[in-house]
Amino acid sequence: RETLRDLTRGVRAIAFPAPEARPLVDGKAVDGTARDVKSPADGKAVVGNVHEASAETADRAIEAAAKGFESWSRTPVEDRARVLDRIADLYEARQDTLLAVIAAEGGRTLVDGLAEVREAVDFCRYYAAQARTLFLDKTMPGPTGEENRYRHRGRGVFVCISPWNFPLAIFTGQIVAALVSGNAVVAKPAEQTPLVAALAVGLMHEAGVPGAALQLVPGDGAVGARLVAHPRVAGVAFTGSTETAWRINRTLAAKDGPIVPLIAETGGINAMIVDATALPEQVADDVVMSAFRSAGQRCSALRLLLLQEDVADRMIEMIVGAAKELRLGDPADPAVDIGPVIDAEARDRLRAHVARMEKEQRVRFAGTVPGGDLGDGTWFAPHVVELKSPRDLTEEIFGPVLHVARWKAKDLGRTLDDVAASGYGLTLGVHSRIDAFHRQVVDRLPVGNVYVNRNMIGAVVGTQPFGGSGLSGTGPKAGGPDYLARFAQEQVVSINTAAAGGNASLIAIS
Ligand code: UN1
Repeated sequence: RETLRDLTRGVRAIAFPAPEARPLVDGKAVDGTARDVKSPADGKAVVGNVHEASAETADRAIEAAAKGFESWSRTPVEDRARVLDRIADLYEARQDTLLAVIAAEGGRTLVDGLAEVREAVDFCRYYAAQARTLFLDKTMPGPTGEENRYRHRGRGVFVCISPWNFPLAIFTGQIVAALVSGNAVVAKPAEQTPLVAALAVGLMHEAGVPGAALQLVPGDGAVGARLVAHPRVAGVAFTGSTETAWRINRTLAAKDGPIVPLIAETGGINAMIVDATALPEQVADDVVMSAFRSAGQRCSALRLLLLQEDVADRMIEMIVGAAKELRLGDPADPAVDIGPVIDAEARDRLRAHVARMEKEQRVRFAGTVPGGDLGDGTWFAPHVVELKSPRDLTEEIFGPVLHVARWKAKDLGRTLDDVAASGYGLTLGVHSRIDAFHRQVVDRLPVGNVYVNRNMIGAVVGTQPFGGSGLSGTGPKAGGPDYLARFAQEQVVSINTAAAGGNASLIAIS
């Protein structure tokens, strides 16, 4: 708390409005359609200004990146990795400013913002370390008289499209992965969070990323679609909704020309399965954290809690009791647990969902937004809804709404089928003191990240590589050992060393 209080003081000392975000093409700021960026915690406060890119600017950004690729791809891996380490250092040095902008523009609490800066720093250092070994040329075993070299090179122009819920960490993770793998990047941040993106790109350039190797293109979905459709694009990294991933996939598939890989990380209807042997206090704690932290605005968040019948009533009572204690309010206040949801559209969608649930299901707890000085922010308080059947939750509800359903021991198989039936496979929680129960659940469900007897958010870079399957994404897992390889193109060079007089070193490979 003390550290947080210090941070609050630091964060409050940052002057707003923050510098504006403009498209950056070949290192130069470009004009666009100007618009105010408002804080979700206060519908009136202008926290900055963004110039959104036109279609022509989007095209020019891709073309500039295609030029930038020529020299960046030839920059030695060690130099590229060192740039990532420097980005990490600069992020740490500018932590207060980053936190202030994340809180003001993204509505994220200080605890979330702090974790996010940490994650962005970890992505930089982890991918730098990975690149240093992964991208060394390797000699493959083979017969004498022949040498086979296995190498990686950048693919070309990577378009990175990132979400507003991790406006720094995911934005940074995608970009630095693409850069260290030898690609040039065109980054399109979420429409709602261009300011922290502009700040981050400024620090990346300061750290040594050449202007031509990294372009910033703020704008809406139409600008993103324009980028993806460009013939010079060699790869796309996307985190966001499954619907948008489908659209990107269709655009890429409709293009004649190179076959372009898509690395997509999307949503989930994430379940937690609790049996009668679980420790109730721990379950309540982990459920509240997983469902309501970050106002439920994480793709990893718990959406569907499945309680064994025998303990359901007691568990629901404890969870509702804990949810009532959560404090909603100014994200820059260290005592606050839950900030606003991202915008009015998100809030209205949540309201409409709860209104439908009131008719069709049973709302067990409806949190209320405290009166007073919360102003015109887009607030939405935690809710707990009891479903008649797990299958009644058919879409990802992106906010602090926990859905609960019950299961009986004899129907466990059917309940697991219900979870699998969503087609998503991102995160899964299991709470039980019986090992065989974990194994049964884990083996049955092809989910990317499984959390046993703990909360199910906040995957740690390098320790808990993150990402799902099915409707939840393509993999590879972010922050994991296989992530960078997908950004690179492998090349195998097979040399007949006998033909070169037995001296392979005579053959120069650029
Ligand atoms: C997202 O919410 O878009 O484990 C993905 C976590 C985070 C989730 C990031 N890594 O909670």
